[in-house]
Amino acid sequence: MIDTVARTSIMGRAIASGAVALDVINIRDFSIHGTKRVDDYPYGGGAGMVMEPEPIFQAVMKAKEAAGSSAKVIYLTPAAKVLDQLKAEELAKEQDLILLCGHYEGIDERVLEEVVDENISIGDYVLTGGELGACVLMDAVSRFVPGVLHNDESSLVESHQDNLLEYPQFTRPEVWHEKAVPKVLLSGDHQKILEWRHAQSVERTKERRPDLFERSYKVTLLYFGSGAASEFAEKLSVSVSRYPVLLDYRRAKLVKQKRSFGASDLVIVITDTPEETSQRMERISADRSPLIYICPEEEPQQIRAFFEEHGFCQKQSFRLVPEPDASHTEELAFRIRKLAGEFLKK
Ligand code: 4G0
Repeated sequence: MIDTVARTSIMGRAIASGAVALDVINIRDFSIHGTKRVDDYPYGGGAGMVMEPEPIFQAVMKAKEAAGSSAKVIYLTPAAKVLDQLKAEELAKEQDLILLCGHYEGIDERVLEEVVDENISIGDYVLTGGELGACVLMDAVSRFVPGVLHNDESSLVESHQDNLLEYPQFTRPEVWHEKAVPKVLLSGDHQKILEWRHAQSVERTKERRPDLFERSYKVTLLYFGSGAASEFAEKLSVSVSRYPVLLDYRRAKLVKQKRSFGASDLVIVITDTPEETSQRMERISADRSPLIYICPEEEPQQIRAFFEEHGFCQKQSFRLVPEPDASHTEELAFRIRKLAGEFLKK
């Protein structure tokens, strides 16, 4: 079943091209009985069967031989935190994954304790086996693997990035069943289109996923410092959010304005020196919003002290030291999105 699902469509193309490799191991081949049986009755009684530890152990050892001993073992189970887009992106950074699929009422706890690195559920429902879950996880993770998607299928900036749902899409014809495509999309005004799409995403998220909307955030990136900072800020902002607000705090006019951030704002500050930070950020209040600051390694504690003095989100300031190489922007953006997810979860 796994082969059939995985070798179809884009996953199939990814495997055929070598961007992703898939190896399927059947636990039944490791049965310790004369038969292919790998399950037994549960101690303590109750309905259903439980998978025996030894065949699972042998199968996982076999997988580790093939994948390398550093491969992360993931157990697909309804009793775990539900997979999300950020987790899929995180798993894509691993070299090898071993996905353990159980049947019946699950697997003997002792072998799980020994071999499993992480438990993941694909949703709050029960399947007859973990295999379809493994396929779902594989698909979601593969989209982040270089070479799996073409440019026009890109996965970097998309739905869920800001915990907002996708906006509605339209293609030709311009009128279909007497329904016209929204005028703004034909205007050619890119700023207006971006704003319309953002508003649609917000409306849709409030309506369909109020729980997700609660955890959505508005990213504001505030920078001063050298000329390189502005280029870096721009690159970073679009990797962190689909709808970032960029504020150039080298501009005296901005510095003079009062500005306050709330609990659903994620503020990223790119700063050079403590002196500059205290001068430029004097009129900003951000006592409830998570704030991440990015600065050179020198004297970060002084900058932290300034933020604490001004009551900036006391427990939630972080220092991320960027590599001088801009190619690390993506990695930094990922870390920021991960932090944001942690700040905002209830
Ligand atoms: C472990 C994963 C595995 C325990 C697997 C069932 C849903 C998911 C299985 C059970 C699965 C999921 C306790 C019924 C196999 N079903 N949501 N089925 N129990 O990720």
